[in-house]
Amino acid sequence: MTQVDVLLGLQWGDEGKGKIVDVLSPQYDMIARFQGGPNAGHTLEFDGKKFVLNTIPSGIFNEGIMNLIGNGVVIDPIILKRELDNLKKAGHDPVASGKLVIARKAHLILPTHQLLDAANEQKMGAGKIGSTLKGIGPTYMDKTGRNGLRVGDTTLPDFKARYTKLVEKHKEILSHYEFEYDLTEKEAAFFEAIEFIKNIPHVDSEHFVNDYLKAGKKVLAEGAQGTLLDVDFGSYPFVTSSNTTTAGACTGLGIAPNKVGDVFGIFKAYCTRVGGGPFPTELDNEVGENLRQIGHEFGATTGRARRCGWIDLPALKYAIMLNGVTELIMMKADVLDGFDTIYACTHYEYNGETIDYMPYDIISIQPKPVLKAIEGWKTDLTKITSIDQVPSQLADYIAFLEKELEVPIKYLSVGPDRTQTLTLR
Ligand code: 2SA
Ligand code: MG
Repeated sequence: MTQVDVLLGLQWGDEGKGKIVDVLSPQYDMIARFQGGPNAGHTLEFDGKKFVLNTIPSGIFNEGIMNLIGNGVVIDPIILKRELDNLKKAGHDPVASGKLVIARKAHLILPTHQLLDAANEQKMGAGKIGSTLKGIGPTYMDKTGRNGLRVGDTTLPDFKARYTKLVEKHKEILSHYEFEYDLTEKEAAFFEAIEFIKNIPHVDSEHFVNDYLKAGKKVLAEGAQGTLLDVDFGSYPFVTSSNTTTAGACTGLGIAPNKVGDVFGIFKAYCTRVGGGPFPTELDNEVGENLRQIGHEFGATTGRARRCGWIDLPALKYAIMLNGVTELIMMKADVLDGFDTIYACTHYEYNGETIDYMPYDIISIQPKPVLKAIEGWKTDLTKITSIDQVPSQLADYIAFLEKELEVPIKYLSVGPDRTQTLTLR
């Protein structure tokens, strides 16, 4: 029997998961999303074209690979339909080619979930989470609150009545906010999209995935957002509403922990965060602006400017521990090509002490990063095609990271295209 490999982000999201899943896909029979929803924006580039996927797994562009949207994902039918319409226009129709299935136990995002998200953020004012406003938090609240609607419910004769019951509840809550809204258009689009997603095969992801494993087939679970946005271990409350860690792949697909194989942890050579919350290595200055411009650090879903900073090793070590990472993947090293010196945070100064972990009250007492200077490589990495072309300064940096993090770096990405990926080991 095979196991499920997991690929997930070790920072605050936007590490480049979409690109690497697309690169690794040919080695797998199925790619499965297990948590999050259309708050994700997974960017893939190949043949001079660029695609952003929100709900659909990033294996969709490879032949002969099944793509599963697992039970742990929250699905906005309107966005899923739009994604599929856009793919079809570009000549890819995973529904027609039978390459996409969705879990009937996955929860549905309703138009009112988005309204609740917006109303809540508006009420929080300056202390807001910086949500993507896709209705993620309210939908997971209804899931754990045992009120939610699931994909499988859409085929029941009383779906409309169930919908109305939940929406009435939402309207009641909304009446306590000063919040204007008009649901007419969204509701029409929602029901149109509900009809559309009935054409995508519905499966029990727990059986579907375990049957693949029994048949000796290979499955890759694709994480969304990042470890530091995990609802349990991220900088709560500035987190998303799902478990973005390896454990989330177990509950989000229906696999036992002993079915987890390799865990690929992906990180950028620097660090970004979008939305509110603590970010010890943030560079709120010209250097941060340079990283943002060179790295095109703007949200793939909302277009928001991402906050930028140096790599944070205490945070990475924490993420590696939580996920049981077996192999590392370093992204966007090329963004640092022009820097004479780059920096890595090795410790924090916190309450007069030097520590190497993320403290509980990181929100109220922002730790100060202790930075190590690293000589830049001043080489255009986007042109290199083999590991013997890796400049010595970068090779030293990689060796330093591997020693600190105690996990090998298997792949190095030197540009956004599929082809700009070096295998180091
Ligand atoms: P939410 O939407 O309620 O789950 O937001 C809660 C926090 O989680 C952050 N979050 C993200 N951070 C990075 N990337 C995400 N996806 C998009 C992208 C973001 C975008 O790939 O660029 O386009 O702006 C993502 N999704 C959620 C969010 O910023 C909040 O801090
Ligand atoms: Mg993204």
